[in-house]
Amino acid sequence: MNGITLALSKGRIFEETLPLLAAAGITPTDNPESSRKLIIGTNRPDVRLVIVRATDTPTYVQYGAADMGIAGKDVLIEHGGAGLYQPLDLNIAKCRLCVAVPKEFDYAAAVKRGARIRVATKYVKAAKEHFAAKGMHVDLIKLYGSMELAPLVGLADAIVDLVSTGSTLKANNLVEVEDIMPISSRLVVNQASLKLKRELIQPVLDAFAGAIRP
Ligand code: PRT
Ligand code: MG
Repeated sequence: MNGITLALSKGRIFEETLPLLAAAGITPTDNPESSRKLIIGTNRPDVRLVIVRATDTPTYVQYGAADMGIAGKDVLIEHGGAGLYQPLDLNIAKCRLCVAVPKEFDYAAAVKRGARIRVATKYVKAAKEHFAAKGMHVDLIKLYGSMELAPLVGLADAIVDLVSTGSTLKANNLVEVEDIMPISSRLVVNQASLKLKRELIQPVLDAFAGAIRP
């Protein structure tokens, strides 16, 4: 492809990226929510979008299947960031990574007595670093979704998950006990693409940078 390919996941990242694309003069020709197309054209013949699973975005960009992509910091931490430039925090799809437990579980007491707790999470790397920094020994259980269920059925004592409004935790009788880090989405760029296609990529980068909202 002579032009540039941008990898996006549908849902909140796609929605919140539309104003940034508009600032760069880019309008998608289809909506991934209603279309089943995985390659979406734009008003610009030299720019196309590929619709991928959120966790796969860094992989497409790392291998150059997409020149650029937009991915959550959570996803980038788990991926590791190899082969990627991360020039911009776009300040979209914001939430926080936190530790949550059932209301009746005394987390502070468990930490204090050095109990070995079981933690279910999709974010194994971030969780491992968090508990290691606190000097806590935990058994991490890798899940791929619906972490909130794990403590309710005895799979884990705690979860490490993303929270935005807090209503999912609340609906499942869980409470946040530790804030690990704020999360937002980043623009990622393939390192070779940035060198080889700079004249196409740089204006998009500049337009995105100018359109970031605080
Ligand atoms: O949904 P799917 O399994 O396909 O993949 P995904 O969950 O990785 O993708 P998507 O599109 O849901 O999320 C993409 C990115 O959005 C994530 O990588 C985050 O960086 C960011 N983001 C922002 C969130 C949230 N807010 C969020 N609230 N990702 C997930 N959630 C989930 C959270 O895991 C929990 O289950 O929403 C639930 C909590 O929401 P509240 O509002 O009830 O607190
Ligand atoms: Mg999701």
